[in-house]
Order: sequence, then C-alpha cells, then structure tokens
Amino acid sequence: DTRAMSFSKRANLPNTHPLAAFLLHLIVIKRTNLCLSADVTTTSALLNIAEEVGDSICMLKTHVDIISDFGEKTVRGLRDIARRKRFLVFEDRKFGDIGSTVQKQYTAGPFSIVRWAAITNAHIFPGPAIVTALKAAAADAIAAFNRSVETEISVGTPRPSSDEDDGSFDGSSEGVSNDGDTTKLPLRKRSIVAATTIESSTESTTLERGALDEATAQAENDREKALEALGSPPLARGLLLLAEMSSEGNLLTGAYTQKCIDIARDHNDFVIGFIAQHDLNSKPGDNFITCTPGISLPPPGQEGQKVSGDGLGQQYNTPHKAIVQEGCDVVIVGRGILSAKDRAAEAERYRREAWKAYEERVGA
Ligand code: S5P
Repeated sequence: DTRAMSFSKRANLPNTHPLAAFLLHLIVIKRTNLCLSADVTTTSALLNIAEEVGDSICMLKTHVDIISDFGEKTVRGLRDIARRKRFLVFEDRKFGDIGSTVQKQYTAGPFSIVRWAAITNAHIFPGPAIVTALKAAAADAIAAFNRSVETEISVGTPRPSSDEDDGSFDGSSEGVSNDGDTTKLPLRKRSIVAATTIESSTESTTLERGALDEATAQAENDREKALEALGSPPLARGLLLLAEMSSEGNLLTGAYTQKCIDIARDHNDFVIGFIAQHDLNSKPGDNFITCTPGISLPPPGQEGQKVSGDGLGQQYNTPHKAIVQEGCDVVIVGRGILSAKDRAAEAERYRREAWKAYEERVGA
C-alpha cells in the first residue's frame, strides 16, 4: 500500500522510473510535495516567480502557450533557476491527438517541449497510442542527443563545464536532432552517464540508489549535502496521465479513469503518475505519483473558512483533504500562491501544510 509508505521507500521500489525516483528523493530532501502552477503570461513574470518560490517547491508547472514572449530566454532562464533551486519542470500541455500529431507537438514547433520539460501530461481519450507515440518521441530525442554527444566526444571538443548536467537538452531553437553542430550541445558529462543508464538500467540504477538512500538519510542533518549527493536529474522524460479533473462536471470518471490506470500500468516505463483527485494505486506493483490540482487554503487567520471555486468551474480542496483523505502525493497550486502579496511566504505556508499532511498520512 503506497499510501502508508514513505516517499523514500517508494523511490526504491523495483521498477520505479528513474525520473520518479529522482522526484521522490528530491521531495524528501527538500521536504516539499508542492508544485507551483506558474500560470503567468510573460517570461520575466515566469522567471521572477520561479526565483521567488523555487526553494519551496519540488516541481514547477508551466503553460508555455500563454507566455507572450516565449523563446530562448524562457528556456535558459527557467533551466538555470531549476538547476540552482532544485525543482523539475512540468509542461502542462495536456496532449490529446493522434500519435503522429502529438509527436510533432512534443518535439517541434516554437516550444520543442521535449527539450526542456522533464515531465508533461496527456489525455487518454485518443486511445493508448498517444502514450506510445510520446514515449517513442522522447526516446528518439534522447538517443539523438546522446549520439550527437558521442560524435562530440570522438571529435574531442570539450564543452564549457558551466553548461552541463541538468537533464535538459540545449537551449537552442534547433531542436534535439543532430545537425552536426556540436557547439550547440551542452550537458556533455550528464549524457554520458545517461547513455549508460539507458542501456544498462538495472545495474546503474542499483548503484545510484545506494548513494541516494544515503542522501535522503542525510537530508535531516544537511540538506545541501543531500542535494549534492542526489545530483542532477536523469536525462529521462516522464508522462502524467489525466485520470481525473478538478473542474465541475468533467467527464473523467468511472470507466474512463479505470482505462487510464490500465494504460498507465502497460507503460509504467514512461508514465510516472496521474493528474487525479485521489490516489489510484490499487494493485501490487502500482507506484504512480498522484499530482493534484484544485488546491487552495483559506487566507491566514481565516482557517475555518471554506475554499470553494473560481466562478469558472474550478473546484478547490485543501492540501490536508487531498493528501490525508484522498491519498494524493503532490499538490499543485496556482492562484493560491500567485495572487498572494508575499508569494514566497505563501508558498512556504502551502509547503508546510502539504508536508505536514504527508507526515500525518505516513505516520512520520
Ligand atoms: O484537473 C485539472 C488539471 C489541471 S493540470 N485541474 C486544473 O486546474 N489543472 C491545472 O492546474 C490548470 O490548468 C491550472 O494551470 C492549475 C490550477 O490553477 P489554480 O490557479 O486553480 O490553482
């Protein structure tokens, strides 16, 4: 039963996706199961909020198609902050088309999501090929990147060391294919490690896990040391499936939700969790991370007050209800934090509440 299990234990369960394991360890070390939904419309607003709340979150969720000036500055800026403040980037793209189309939406166009977002999400209404198509596109992108790095190594052009090791591809607009220009390929060391991880995943993950256990054990005493031991995120991509929604009258219920779980189980080498309103792990071996939007807290000093909706269909629950009663793992908060006067302080308040709820659930 993953509900009663600590995140560090879950990180070490067999068959845990490397990115999920990384995220679970990161959550424990930073003591945060809070994801910020950074629904802002300019690059500077995005980078400002990332900087302000980065210490309090494990994940930052974007909607890049609402950023009016999205470009290199956005990708590089976010990458630098994520690396410094230690969080994963999740593009809330909600893919929902035939396999061939979603592959292009994931890897091409102005956003080239696969390059910079470790995590993205998809609806399953088009059928399971949406998952296999995105999985194949992610694998191709990583393989192309690693091939170009191998070329680079054999050619022997060293990269500046400041530009490596963060699990993202380069920040150029050329996408991830090897166009022969190795000067566009940072992350040299990281991808050598990643290539080994992809080819011989059992051996290298076992090795890594020993170190990670020590890292999380150290977290209580020395967070910085633990973060250092955790290292960079793996060069891997993960998918969340939308199994349930928070909005009033949505259709993601019953048999649809069940189908989503079945598809996730069939592809747990790529699907790391769900967007859902409650924990959907039910079979032995299930270890999906439940990420839950529609989360809000009453303002400080008005604790008894009920938080309801936004007048546009959104429905809110408290972190305590989502995590303790519903068994959710990561809470996703947008306007609750974005509209606060002191956003850093408000993010900390959400972090504390969500972490306390997790500790209550697992009996820590
Ligand atoms: O069911 C859902 C799924 C998602 S990803 N309900 C949601 O609200 N979301 C997203 O979470 C939504 O697109 C928005 O970015 C965020 C919630 O924002 P908030 O301001 O209501 O906290």
